[in-house]
Amino acid sequence: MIRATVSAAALLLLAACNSGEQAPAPGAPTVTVADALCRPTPKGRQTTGCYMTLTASGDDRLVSGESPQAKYVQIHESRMESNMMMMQQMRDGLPLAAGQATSLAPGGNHLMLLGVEEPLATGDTVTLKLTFATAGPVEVTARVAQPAAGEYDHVAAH
Ligand SMILES: [Cu+2]
Repeated sequence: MIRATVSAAALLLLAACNSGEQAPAPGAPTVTVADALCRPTPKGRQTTGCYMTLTASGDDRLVSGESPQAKYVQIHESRMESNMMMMQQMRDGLPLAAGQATSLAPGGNHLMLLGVEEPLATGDTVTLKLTFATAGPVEVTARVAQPAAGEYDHVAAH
């Protein structure tokens, strides 16, 4: 008898929890950015690659980037063609699946800075503003450093 009363109370609690889950309006979609890093610009070059990890709260798309330190910021993909690493702009942007960490990394997708006026050296920072299809824009401060050793030298492909 006592046991029956307890489980009835537990069921009521569960019911309360379940109905509560649907009540709150979904928060505004957001994208979080981690580990933002830009390579130092090679001597005499005004282009370099930036890498980071993006996680969107809902399905989204990185559509563009900008930086006060570069004339253009493009979203690039890399792929092997006839044993050569080729890069091309992702004109439709980079899809982000809800809750999944999407990496921009050497040898893969990356942000390309073009027309970098002031050379970037290790220890500098780059301010990037990323624009998404759904989430609000995100401002990122990337540190300038060489990615971990052994990774593909992106700039050589340019
Ligand atoms: Cu590139």
